Amino acid sequence: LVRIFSGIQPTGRKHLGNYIGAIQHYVAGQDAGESIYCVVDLHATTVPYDPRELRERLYDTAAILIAAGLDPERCILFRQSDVQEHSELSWLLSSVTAWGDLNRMHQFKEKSAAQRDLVSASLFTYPVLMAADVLAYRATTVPVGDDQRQHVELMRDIAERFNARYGEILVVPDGQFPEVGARIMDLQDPARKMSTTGGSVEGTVYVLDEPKAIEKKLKRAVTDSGTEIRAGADKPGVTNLLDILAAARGTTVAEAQASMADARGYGDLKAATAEAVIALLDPVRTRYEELRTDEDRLEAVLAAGADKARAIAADTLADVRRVMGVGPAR
Ligand code: AQP
Repeated sequence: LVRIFSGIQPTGRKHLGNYIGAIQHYVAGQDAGESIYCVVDLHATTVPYDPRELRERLYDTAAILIAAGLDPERCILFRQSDVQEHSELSWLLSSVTAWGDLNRMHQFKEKSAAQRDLVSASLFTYPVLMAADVLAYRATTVPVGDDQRQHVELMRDIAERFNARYGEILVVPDGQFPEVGARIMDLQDPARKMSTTGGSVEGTVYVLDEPKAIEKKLKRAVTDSGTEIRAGADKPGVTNLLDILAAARGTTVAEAQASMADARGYGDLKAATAEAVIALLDPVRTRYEELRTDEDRLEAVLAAGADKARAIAADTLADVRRVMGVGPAR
């Protein structure tokens, strides 16, 4: 049985990297097995945020996911904080998590360095909550972008250590990383990944950008010296555009490159990429605008999803509590 689980933060505005690296694969996952997707609002509290905005961004993110093609009849779509088992399991799993392992996480190092006042303990233990998210569902498969490799490795270690200590209760999940577009780079700085925090607005295409904005951002994308359109380590800007072009069209990078054989220069590559990205995102934005107006409906979808999710997570928690000797004997 394939059981897919992935989480997405309700922070900021979702961008093309999130879409190509994760959301597209969530949609495909609905046909690959049982699939469970979670908007992780508890994760969003690990860095400074505006409580009034969090709920708005949560609805934004849920609406984007449905607009992209998630069908609440075919998958489980819910809000993390609605299923309290995540928090409890996170605490219990922290007892089989090595402090030294958490201390090695790149994301913690980057994000803690960016904080101006408080570096929260929850920013440090973020990967344990992420492990709990996945392990609560005994998921086999975790579709995520390349930046999550280390966190997936850690959740596997946590599951293995738990099972070694308490018996085979948890499933050790596999990460599923896209073949094309696992790491979309910032258009203004192809050495850094396109990201919600820290990137440039000009270098980040948002899922909800109007076609004109997408065109402008791609037209101004930083390219490399020379004129040759090919992927390679010496051409990070062109490689990123070819990656985006291929992912947006659903082809390989080699096919995207071949399709540009008659191009006259980087301008043509940028125009083709803009066209493919607009074709990908424009229908999503249109559907989003419709869905976003009805918060009651979004709330009902999330609540129904949470009921289904809770039933699965509660079952895992009952097993975990039992083997750990926590709570009354049952
Ligand atoms: N640049 C990217 N290329 C491919 N995949 C990416 N993902 C993120 N950036 C890229 C994948 O998107 C999924 C959801 O990520 P998230 O919920 O962690 O969203 P976020 O934190 O708002 O996104 P960022 O951009 O990663 O924010 P920062 O950089 O601020 O932390 C994940 O599967 C992720 O791999």
